[in-house]
Amino acid sequence: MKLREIPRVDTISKEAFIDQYFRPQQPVVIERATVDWPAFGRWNLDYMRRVAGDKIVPLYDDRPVNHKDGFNEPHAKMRMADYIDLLQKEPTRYRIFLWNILKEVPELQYDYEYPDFGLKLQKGLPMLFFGGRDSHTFMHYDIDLANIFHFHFEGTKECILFPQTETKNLYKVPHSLITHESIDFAKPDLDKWPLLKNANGFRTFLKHGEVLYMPEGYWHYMKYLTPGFSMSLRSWPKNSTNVAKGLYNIFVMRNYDNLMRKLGGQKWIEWKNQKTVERAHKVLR
Ligand SMILES: O=C(O)CCC(=O)C(=O)O
Ligand SMILES: [Fe+2]
Repeated sequence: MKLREIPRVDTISKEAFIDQYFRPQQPVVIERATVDWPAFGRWNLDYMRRVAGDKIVPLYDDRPVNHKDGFNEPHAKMRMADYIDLLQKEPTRYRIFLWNILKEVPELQYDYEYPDFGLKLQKGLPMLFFGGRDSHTFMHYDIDLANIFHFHFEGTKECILFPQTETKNLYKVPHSLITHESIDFAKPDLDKWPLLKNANGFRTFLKHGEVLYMPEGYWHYMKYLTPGFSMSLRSWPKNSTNVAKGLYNIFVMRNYDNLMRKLGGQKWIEWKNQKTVERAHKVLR
């Protein structure tokens, strides 16, 4: 597995961003895009406890996918204040995934802006993600193959990315948006997952206030090296193949997978994992 450092810039004009990163669909970290936001000085876990402490939040861990869970269904629920206490006290695998801040805590909208990188951002969908020390997401790509601007706050987060062209080397599970869930992308076992030796991707360590641009449909794996949280702003894919894939995922793939979980139960999940490994063996032969 070869991982290149993601290029970094201090700030960038929208013309330069479009030209150098959006058009060629290359990732970049912009280090100082948020320094003028109130969020830059304010957003930390203590502040979130103050403004959102009483909210009940959906939590996810890294347990293997189970057929009894619906697609992206939470594993637990907790008061935000209790969850943040837990984050600050000890490592926890519980993460908050896709939490719409506009809906939950509207006053947070005055803390950030929609930066002008030359792309139209979806205004209704600022999503927050929280994680404890050492928690991680599956390697996945987002269902709509959007362009994602991922802003990080408090602490450090390791981000590993792959373009869609690397899918053949990543043990993608069929009828899903994830790779085989037993792979630890932060330190993969290459004897067990030899195809990964062919994979070419990117890595960066995001710090407070930095934003990572992930091009359309990019695979991403995120590991919280310290407790922290991030906000994603999104822009619809522009490439027509990606638009079509997104629509297919939303209207066909997701429903088909949910139906098969109901009909096939855990056998369906096992079949998909087995197919993943069989396909990889075919590529390797
Ligand atoms: O950092 C996370 O917890 C997940 C982020 C993510 O998947 C996204 O922004 O699309
Ligand atoms: Fe994602």
